[in-house]
Amino acid sequence: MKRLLAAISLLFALLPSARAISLADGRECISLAGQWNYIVDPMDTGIYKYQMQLQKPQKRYFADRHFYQDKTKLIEYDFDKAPTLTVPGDWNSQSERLYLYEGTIWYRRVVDFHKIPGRRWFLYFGAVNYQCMVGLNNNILGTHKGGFTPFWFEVTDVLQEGPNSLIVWVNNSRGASEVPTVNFDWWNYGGITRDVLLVSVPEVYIREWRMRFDGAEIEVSVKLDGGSDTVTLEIPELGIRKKACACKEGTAYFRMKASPELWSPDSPRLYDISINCGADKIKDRVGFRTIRTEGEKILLNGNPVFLKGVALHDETIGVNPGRCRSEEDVRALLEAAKDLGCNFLRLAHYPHSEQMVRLAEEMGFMLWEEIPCYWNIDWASEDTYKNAENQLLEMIGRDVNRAAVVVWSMANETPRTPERLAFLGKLIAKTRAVDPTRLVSAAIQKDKPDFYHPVIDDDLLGLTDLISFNQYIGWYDGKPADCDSVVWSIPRGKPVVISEFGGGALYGNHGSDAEMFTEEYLELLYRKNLSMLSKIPGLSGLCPWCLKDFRSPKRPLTGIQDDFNRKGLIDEQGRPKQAFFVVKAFYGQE
Ligand code: GCB
Repeated sequence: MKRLLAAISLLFALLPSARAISLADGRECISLAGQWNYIVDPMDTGIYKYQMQLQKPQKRYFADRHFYQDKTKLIEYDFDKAPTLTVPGDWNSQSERLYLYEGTIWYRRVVDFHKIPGRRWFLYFGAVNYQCMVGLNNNILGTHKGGFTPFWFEVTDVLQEGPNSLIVWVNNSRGASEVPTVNFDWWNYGGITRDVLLVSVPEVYIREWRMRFDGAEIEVSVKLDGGSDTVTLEIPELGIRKKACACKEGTAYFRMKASPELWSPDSPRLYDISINCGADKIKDRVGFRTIRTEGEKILLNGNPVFLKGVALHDETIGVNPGRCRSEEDVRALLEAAKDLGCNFLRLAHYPHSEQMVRLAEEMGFMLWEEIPCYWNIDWASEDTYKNAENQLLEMIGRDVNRAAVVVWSMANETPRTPERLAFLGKLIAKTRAVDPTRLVSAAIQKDKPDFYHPVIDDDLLGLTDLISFNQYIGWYDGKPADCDSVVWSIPRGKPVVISEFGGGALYGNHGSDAEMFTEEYLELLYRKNLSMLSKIPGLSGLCPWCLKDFRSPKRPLTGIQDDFNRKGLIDEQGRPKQAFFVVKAFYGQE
């Protein structure tokens, strides 16, 4: 019990249309962070029966021996004797033998629980990569696919007084029709990588709330689950205290004129907001801003803004990096981006943690969030589409009330085929229907018919708000000096944001600026690229690829890469390369 009570924190908004839950609504919850026993099961012995592939799991492993020991059977596994992994956390960075592991791991945690009359309980997972099946006391609660977004199950009727056996089957195998697909340039960190929480709510609770601001009016909708009641909304610093009944379909609407101080990178002003309904109370901090485009400009709060960005992965700074687990982990990345002079981040190539989004908002970064429709996924598959759309909706559901998020991005460097256009077109339409208040984009690839006259003419650009593309002149294409002669052909009329450019260098590897992987080469590459890109008419933003060297199994070059993509402006330990200062100086100019 002590263990349970020790971990009370934070708040939660359930956004069922997008099936998300927010971490910071001030609701009571119990963190299940800590040591979980695990069993590595590369053959999926816990799923498949001898010589037979079952459609349904055998429940063998879910029938945790700790509670369900059948004395007549041979015992071949025992969670109690198994080693432990820290949750949240990826498994690859926690054990040398799991460094490259892709497959199944079973997790087990015994949860002490004491019922509170009149409360409902939800078991919430911040993210599990890539798919999982969750069992509680030998009941299978359900499954989830998609490694970067939150999901949960109601467990009110499954939780028992006293010890409960919580078992999670996690599998991070890659698959051709999955999102992402088999081939991608980052580490496939497996495991229960983000928070696991038991969230307590009353019988009637606030299932979803959503705020919009158009520059003059604030609109809030609040959906209840379990009944109808009066809802009270308060934003004390704006003198707002209003009541509305969630009588019709359990939804209450509020609309009021307001002139808040606006959120911006220079002044990331946030206001306390609280929503009360009977015994349920949500507390959050919200910012007010508008974002739109006008011709080739991006307007934040009605004023043109240049996106001084950098792209980054959700990976810690340190000698043995892994997925970020704590606020300190994400703060270290954000501080490096601040030092670089950024006001904008591309959170690549999948949804980063809610912690990252919230801290970035507090620190004054505009954000681009994206889903892992990366390179060539299975565009023709209906299941692949459903999976991508689900990840998109879970991402939007989680972060829809965050002022910092200004761009939802659908995809990265995807081939120009009719199937892909139809797939991404559908995702864009869905995004606009769910959230018409933000910009929509996709990082596209340049066409290479003529090296010195690269063309950006993808039909997808007719559907997006930004013209965003990745280009690597000076690294994969030609030499840095070629930048001097390149003339871009880019359609006019929309803001251009370069979503990637850059090259690799090993920190401390000094030599000639003609030698790849030296700091001098990378410095020259950045000088030449920045000068070339600055000439693009309508240029509204830049995202160097990328902030930090990151682990990638596609980068084995011994002595230079050693399993790291070396395109960071800082290395994996956070040490700035010479190129870092070139970008910093560029961003320092007003
Ligand atoms: C790209 C990808 C990015 C890679 C990068 C590279 O175009 O979008 O995920 O890591 O190039 O380093 O090649």
